[in-house]
Amino acid sequence: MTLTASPTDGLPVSDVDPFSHEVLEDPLPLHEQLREAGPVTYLSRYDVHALARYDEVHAALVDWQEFQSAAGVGLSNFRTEEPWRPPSLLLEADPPQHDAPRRVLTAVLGPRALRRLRERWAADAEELVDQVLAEGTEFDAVTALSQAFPLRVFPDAVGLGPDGRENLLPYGDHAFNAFGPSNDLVAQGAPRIAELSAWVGEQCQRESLAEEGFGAAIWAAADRGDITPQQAPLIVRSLLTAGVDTTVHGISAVLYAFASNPDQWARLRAEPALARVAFDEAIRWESPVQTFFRTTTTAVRIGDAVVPEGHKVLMFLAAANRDPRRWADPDAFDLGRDPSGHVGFGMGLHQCVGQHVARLEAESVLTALARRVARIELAGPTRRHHNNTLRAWGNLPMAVQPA
Ligand code: HEM
Ligand code: OVM
Repeated sequence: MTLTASPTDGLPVSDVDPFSHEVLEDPLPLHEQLREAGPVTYLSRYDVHALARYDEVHAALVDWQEFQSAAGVGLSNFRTEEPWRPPSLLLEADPPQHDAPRRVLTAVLGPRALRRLRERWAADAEELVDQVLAEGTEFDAVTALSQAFPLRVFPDAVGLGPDGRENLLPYGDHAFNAFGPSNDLVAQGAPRIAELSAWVGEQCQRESLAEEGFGAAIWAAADRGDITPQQAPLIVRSLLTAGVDTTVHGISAVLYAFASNPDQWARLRAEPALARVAFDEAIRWESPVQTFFRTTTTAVRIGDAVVPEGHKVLMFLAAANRDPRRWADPDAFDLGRDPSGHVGFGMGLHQCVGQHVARLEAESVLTALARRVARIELAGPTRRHHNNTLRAWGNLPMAVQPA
């Protein structure tokens, strides 16, 4: 990356492409460069301002009045460009339109609703771990655990039918690619997106959903008048878009973290109640959702720079989560730290409404695994899966020693 001073206001300027394969393979050097360059850097290739320090990312996340979401939270500006699908009623909405859908999902996915899933998911995780270990002590953790567990429990919890569930990951992968520029990753997903969108749209209808589950609970909110019947399918769509790839890559992140930090695995085994904090620490450390954009609603001063009205601002959640100004020894995966305050689930009004679901899934898997596995280590070359927004593993060859 070449850093030059802007002739106009002394702002650092870079022509780097954060969505290039080189950066997606290993974004950490770019994150450090951007943090050290200053509170804000102008990225000339995309005409956006980038934030990589914790304080600035946090400030933008909580200031929904000056940093709006309704113009899209990707590079594309919905004020001037047609979105690839009708905008999300949560992610891509500002108050007051955001309020009712958010209230409904907060209740549908809240700790109360999850209490009924806890025992079932714990039993499902034990069954899955037993199955995996019965087949051998070496496996690809991405398919065997990271994908297998969410795909076993989440579609059932939503109330989806049995057919077409293999569409969930590719649909989500494309949606997260679509927050970036129209590069080769978006082009790769494009040929299938009409078919995938049609399937997803079908599953969001009341008739497609089981009588119990997150989907039915959203439709029940429409019956009560908390949201309109027109809003219900789009809110179900949010679950199907945001609820699968994220947890898959989050579980991969925590499994990789333990495989590469055996002392921390020993610590978890000694104290299984650390499973929850371990997952949040992995979300801080890896940041499965790396970036989101906002659009300024007025000229905003950040540091010495003034970002003009209507401009895109790129927030590097992953860089904020390893900012040494905020975190001691930020690159260490450490169950002894308090990871709360990380921005891996966002912050403020749009903070992940599915975070309790994600934590319960991860906790179920980690608890079952910690009970049966004494040691876990990498057993071969790993491969990254590139996505414009997600940090993901393509495979994770692992060898485990049964307890
Ligand atoms: C919002 C990350 C799992 C549904 C967000 C945001 C982040 C995030 C960073 C904030 C977006 C913004 O500020 O613009 C993650 C990560 C997950 C995860 C890292 C797993 C490890 C889930 C799950 C669901 C979900 C399991 C559904 C069950 C949503 C929805 C929003 C959201 C609907 C939009 C909320 C709003 O705008 O009010 N997520 N998420 N997420 N997430 Fe998650
Ligand atoms: C949504 C949504 C929410 C969060 C992330 C996301 C594709 C989508 O409401 O559709 O990523």
